[in-house]
Amino acid sequence: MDKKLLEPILSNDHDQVAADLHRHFNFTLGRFDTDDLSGYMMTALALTVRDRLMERWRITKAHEQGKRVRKVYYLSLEFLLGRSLGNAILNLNMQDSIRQALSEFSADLESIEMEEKDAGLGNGGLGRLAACFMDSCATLGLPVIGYGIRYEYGMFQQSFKEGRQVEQPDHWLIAGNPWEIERTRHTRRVKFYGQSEYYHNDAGELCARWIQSQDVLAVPYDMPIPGYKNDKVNTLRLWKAAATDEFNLQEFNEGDYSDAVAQKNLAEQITMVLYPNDASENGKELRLRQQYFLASASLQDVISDWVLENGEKFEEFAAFNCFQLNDTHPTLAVAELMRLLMDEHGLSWDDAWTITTKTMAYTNHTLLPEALEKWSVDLVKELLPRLLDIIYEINARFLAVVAHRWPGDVSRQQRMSLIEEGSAPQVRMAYLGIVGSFSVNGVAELHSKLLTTGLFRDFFELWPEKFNNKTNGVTPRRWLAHCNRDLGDLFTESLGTGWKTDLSQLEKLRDFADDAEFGQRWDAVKRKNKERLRDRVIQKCNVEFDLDSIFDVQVKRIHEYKRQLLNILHVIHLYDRITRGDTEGLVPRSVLLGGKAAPGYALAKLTIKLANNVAQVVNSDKSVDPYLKLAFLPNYRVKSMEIICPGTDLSEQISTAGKEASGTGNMKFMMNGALTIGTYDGANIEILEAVGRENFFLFGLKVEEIPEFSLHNSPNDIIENDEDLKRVLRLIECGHFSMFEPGIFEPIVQSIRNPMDPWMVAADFRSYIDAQWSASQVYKQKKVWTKSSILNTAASGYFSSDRTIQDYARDIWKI
Ligand code: 26Q
Repeated sequence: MDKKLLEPILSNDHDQVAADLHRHFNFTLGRFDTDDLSGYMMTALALTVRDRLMERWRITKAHEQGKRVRKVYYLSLEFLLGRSLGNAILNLNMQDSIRQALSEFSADLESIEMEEKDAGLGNGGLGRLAACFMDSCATLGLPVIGYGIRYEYGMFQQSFKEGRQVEQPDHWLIAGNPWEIERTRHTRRVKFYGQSEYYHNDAGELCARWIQSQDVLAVPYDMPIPGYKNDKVNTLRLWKAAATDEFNLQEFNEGDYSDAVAQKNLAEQITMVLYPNDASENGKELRLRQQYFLASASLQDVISDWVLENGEKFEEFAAFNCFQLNDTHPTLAVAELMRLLMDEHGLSWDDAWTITTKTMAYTNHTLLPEALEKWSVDLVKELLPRLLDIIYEINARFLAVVAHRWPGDVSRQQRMSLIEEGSAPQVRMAYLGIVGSFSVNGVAELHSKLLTTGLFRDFFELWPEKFNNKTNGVTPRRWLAHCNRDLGDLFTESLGTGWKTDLSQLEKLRDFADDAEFGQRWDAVKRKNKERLRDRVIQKCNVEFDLDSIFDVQVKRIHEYKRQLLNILHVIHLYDRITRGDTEGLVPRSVLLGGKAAPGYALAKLTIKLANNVAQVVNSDKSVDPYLKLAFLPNYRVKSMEIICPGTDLSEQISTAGKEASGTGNMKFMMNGALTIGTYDGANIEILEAVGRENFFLFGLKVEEIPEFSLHNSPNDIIENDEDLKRVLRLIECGHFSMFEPGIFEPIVQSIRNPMDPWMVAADFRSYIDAQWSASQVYKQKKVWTKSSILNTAASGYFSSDRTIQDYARDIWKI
């Protein structure tokens, strides 16, 4: 190996950076007028940074070349990357030189960074987790490759019209994406439709193949994923669908040339749009096509590289390859790997199955039974006929194992079958994931435990050794160093720089918790971050938050189980107290909500409308002004959180116990010194244990209390006996927040009054209101709050995705 190829060549000093900026601006982009930088300077800067990424990418690959290292492939339908520029600059340590170079153009880094669009290729937590994991893998120097889809349209953009959510398409690629490299040479071919054919090979063995398929090309676009100051760059490979050049010949000959070309659109539809996480979208054929497209293209990619290096020998394949499946979305990979190994590479069923079950690992992200993916057998049969054969065979062999272990237990066989029988039989994707994997993990302690005692209990009894927990984490580079520079500087000054790659070092902040001077500096940083957030809220919502008030924030997807409704009820309760003059001891509070509702989720959308209407009433009442503000930030996304979490005092994590698998926003807030008001759910429990009960505002029913409580849950009695809740409901019911549209919030009221309410809104109201009151009383004792804030950050080290990835690497991936 030429040693020169193993060293970066491009200099990071500001002269060289400035020269490169000029070159890209003038020559790559063809711009000559430096007075008009708009848009182009961001691209020129991105390209300048990208040059430096390129050589580190090459070096990372060169180091791996020829070495037989075990590799991991993270398969995910979502990678919610957000912006890349600021992160790349941080990780390459180019901040100072870039600032200097930009001054020659009279440009400043912050405003240029603002011009970059978010890569919104995900819905929420699961997609952002994949992005944090990629960052940690690169930083830890682990050989992990991400595989995903290059959606033309990412998560929809949200705006409000008369307080109601309106969705607009997110054409994020329109101005080009400087971070992606198209690699047509690695294009793969993915089959759809057609049928299976069985035949005997030369050796007389029975074989299968997939014939008369309609094929789609998968073209890879690679995104560089830089590690933090370690000269490592990993790869995120995103697939775009393209039509094959095989025109429908018949149409072609009949003269329908244009129609034949137009047919190409159908293939290209596959990667057109990200599906919002929406129950009403369940079962859509296009979504199944996306899932198979990702699974097949990625597996072919890995196998083709394997064959290049090892020939058609697969004995060691499992020793060197591992696939981590991000929820059930890519679990068709189990059946697809079987198909590729048998039909395309001639392995026997047993050999292929041994390899598959040694390479696949599945992560579950939900406890809601209705969110478990199922696909109609009819649809799978039509779209992926050969895969359905394989799934049936996996199931037959699996049920034989079950029958052997529990002879005669037919109901258990039915429960565990990969196929849910009925008038419209369905494939249970989670069960395919469990049966086909050597590891099944949940994403927080409670969640993993509930999986083994609830949803997957039968499987746990059969294979307890497969099940494990990997508590989520978030990357401290984006969620501290980048988004909260002032706090980072304070850490560095007090503790040195090690915290950025070893977040457990924040523990040492405990020594400063009682230091008055340090406390003042801590408060000053928070105040500056609150100013920045206040300005953003004025700009986007035209609502002005008082800097001395508690910044009380709930940002996440809108869902009944996340209970934004409970938060709104609290706001109405405060409003009610203030307007009746009951303001004794009240602490000024600014409540910020943000999040998207799935387009087909009526009650979630109505919750947004309620929040906006309540905000209108609350914010326009002069008598309320000193005490309370409410704002709903439109189009919440990754880059919004970068401004929100540093400026937050109180983090709302108020899901119904047992429903939120983990939560990751809770971790970002904690790192940035927010205190949490939360239920005993998901990772909240681990946060509470890390920081101590006295630094966490806990409320609500516990998961084990809910079944018993539900038996005689009577919201109407609760309302009748709680003067505050009664008044809150009366305000909604009498139309106080819907003067011009009487009765529109009836479905929300109904949901609260429903004795079968699975979300326990009325049941948890009182303890929530009390916990909010305690929070406000602590906030008044400035020093106590500050100390608690410091202790929260100090205890957040465990929630670094570096720790999570080290756990995956040690326990599952064995790298
Ligand atoms: C499924 C079928 C069809 C269309 C869309 C979907 C779909 C898409 C996205 C289903 C689910 C999702 C996303 C789920 C998600 O974000 N789950 C969250 O994962 C986080 C990371 O583990 C956890 O912290 C959260 O608790 C969990 O809700």
